[in-house]
Amino acid sequence: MKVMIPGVDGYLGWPLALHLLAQGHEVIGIDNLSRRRRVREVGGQSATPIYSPFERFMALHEEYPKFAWRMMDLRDYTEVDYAFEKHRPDAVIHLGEIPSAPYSMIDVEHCNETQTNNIIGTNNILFAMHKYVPESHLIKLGTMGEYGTPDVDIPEGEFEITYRGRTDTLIFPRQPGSYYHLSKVHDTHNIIFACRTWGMRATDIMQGVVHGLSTPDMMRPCDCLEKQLDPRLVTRFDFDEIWGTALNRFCAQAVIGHNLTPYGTGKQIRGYIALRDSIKCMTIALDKPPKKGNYRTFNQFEECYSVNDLAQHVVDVVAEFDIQASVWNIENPRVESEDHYYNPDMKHLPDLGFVPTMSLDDELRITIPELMKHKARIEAKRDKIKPTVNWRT
Ligand code: USQ
Repeated sequence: MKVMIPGVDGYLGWPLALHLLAQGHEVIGIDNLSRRRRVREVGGQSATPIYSPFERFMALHEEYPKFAWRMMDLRDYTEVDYAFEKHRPDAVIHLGEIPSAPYSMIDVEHCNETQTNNIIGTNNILFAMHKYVPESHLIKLGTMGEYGTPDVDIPEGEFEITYRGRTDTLIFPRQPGSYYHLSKVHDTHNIIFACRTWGMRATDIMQGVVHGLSTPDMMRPCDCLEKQLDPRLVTRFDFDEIWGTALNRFCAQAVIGHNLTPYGTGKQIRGYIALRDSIKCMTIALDKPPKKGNYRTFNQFEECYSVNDLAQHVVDVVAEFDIQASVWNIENPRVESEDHYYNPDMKHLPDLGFVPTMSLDDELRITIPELMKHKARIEAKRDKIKPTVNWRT
């Protein structure tokens, strides 16, 4: 299949491209390198060194000559139109959005940048798909955070409701917790509208928090004959307050002897998924598309944990590597419920054959020693760990 991946240079886009190429797909990567720029803007850096775009491209292109990479901004419809006219993909896996809740909460500029980038980028893709490839499949990365933390079970996208004696199936109410999460809700509505109005087909993925840094596709044989992580193929691993997500931050904190930082009481619960399984799930969505005109939702996570539980898993696993980590709950910079009911459904992916690869602790046993190799890079950005962006101000 010819698959377009907007966001190919990102945390998920890069390993996804590696995987699809290894499966024999043709991949057209799209990126404007804005993740690199925005991480630099807040003074952060990936714990894993990331090669230049040219070196990255060559590393894949040498092995897979059909791999193409277009530098372009999804907000520019002329460029998007041209890319779709030229490449006419069978499927688009859209990861080209700003993924950070704290970034969107810095101030009005960062909020507007997040919302325009995400909503307009997605709309441009929808219009270009409708014009050039109306049969193709859009797989779009949304977030479990669209739902928020309602005091009832969370279905997969839609639910049946009876109101004043009449029954219908409607989109489940969204109560997102940041301007970033809101941008994904707006995307969801635009995609549903395009499916209903133009007969497009789409999979909207409500993904939990992703963790980990390696996938089997990043391994290559080396002198010692055993396969090892190829440094040119490894993905980024952010740990600063803006771009790092909870579990990845806890791993990086433990490696440099920084206290682990659950916010507030640490009882807030989210769904988590390993990077390798996120890639596996997106591949299932690609291999098993919905019918034309259909919009479907996947809730994509493996297990739900409170942030305190996560921190404890990290403490226990790093002890196996002779690291004594400690947990220090700090004031919560976010406005979020810290003690709440959380019971989301996750049936669609298992119904299509998804089985998680390994336990959280086994994934941590792979992540921690890799991060230990980059301890100096994490140490160099120790001052970027503490949260400074406050939801209330
Ligand atoms: N948290 C801590 N300590 C930290 C960092 C985070 O307790 O040092 C807490 C947060 O307060 C929150 C939870 O951990 O309750 C998750 O925060 P996060 O920063 O890991 O994740 P979030 O901001 O929700 O966003 C991340 C990704 C986003 C994705 C989302 C999935 O950045 O792209 O959409 O996870 S979900 O959380 O399910 O909405």
